Parts: sequence; structure tokens; C-alpha cells
Amino acid sequence: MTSTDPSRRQVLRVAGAAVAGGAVAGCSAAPGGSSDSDGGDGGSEDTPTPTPSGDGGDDSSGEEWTETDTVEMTDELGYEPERIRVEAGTTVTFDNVGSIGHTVTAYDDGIPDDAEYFASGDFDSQDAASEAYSEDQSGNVPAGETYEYTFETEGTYEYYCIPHELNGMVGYVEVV
Ligand SMILES: [Cu+2]
Repeated sequence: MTSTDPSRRQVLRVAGAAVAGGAVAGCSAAPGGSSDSDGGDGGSEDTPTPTPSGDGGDDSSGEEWTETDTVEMTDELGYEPERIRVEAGTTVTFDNVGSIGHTVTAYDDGIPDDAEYFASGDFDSQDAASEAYSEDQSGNVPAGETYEYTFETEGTYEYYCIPHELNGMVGYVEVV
């Protein structure tokens, strides 16, 4: 009945790994049986990592697109809604409802090939926009103000906020 005890399994697995990495003879792994004493970086490999089943970062399916022509920029450092869908020719208003400034800056390679580049401050490339912003915050949309852009070309656009890109402040517009 007690045929498979977990500690034994572990030892077998460690042994297997040692064989697989057999070429590296330098650091002789301790065959002492304590499962934690090899492995280089003293890892936490005993802890079984639970694999979340539902929402592991798939962003190509299951995403929600909201049909609206208004996007709010918030103090939570996000665009709300993050993904909108509009018809070609729609003017979208990006409204800064928070208390700190943001930008609306398209990725050069995040827009359809035949689409015009857009950015608050009306720059014609991502480089120009980020350079200008770092010089004197050109392109900043202050609290309470808006930036508008009319989307003429069908396709998906990805844009970001220059000061908050690292906080994940990225948004999408799908033009249909
Ligand atoms: Cu921002």
C-alpha cells in the first residue's frame, strides 16, 4: 500500500537531473540524500508551484473590446477602457480625468501599415514624441484636458503613455 512515498520520488528525480547534466563534473552534487543541498542557487524548488488554470496571460483571446469613443486616463495609470472599438472616421477623445499628466503616444510598429502616426502633441513618430517629452514634457495632456484623434484607417492601434509605460499604461483601438 505504501509503495510511493514522496521523498523517494524526489531523490529519484534529483538523481535523474544529475545524470542529465553529467558533463558538468565540477560541482559534485551531494548524493547525501538531502534534496535541497545541490542545485546551485539554493532554490525554492521544493515548493510546488500551483499552475493557475484560467487566466494565465493570454492576450489574444478573451479580451474585451468596448464600443465607445471616449477613453479616460486615470490616476490608476491606465486607459479606461483599455481596449475600444470604433468605426473608421470616429474621433476618439482621450480625457484626463485624474490629477496627473499623461500622454497618448502610438507605437510606430503598433499601427496599421497604411495608417498615419498619431500622438498627443502631434508628433509624426514615436521617437520624436518621446524625445520631445523628455525635453520639456511636450505632448503631455494635463489633468482635466483632452486629446482627440480621428481614426480613418481600419486596423488595430496600440498606444502608450510615455511616463507610465512601465506601469503598464498601454491601450488599444480597433478601427472597423
Ligand atoms: Cu500616464
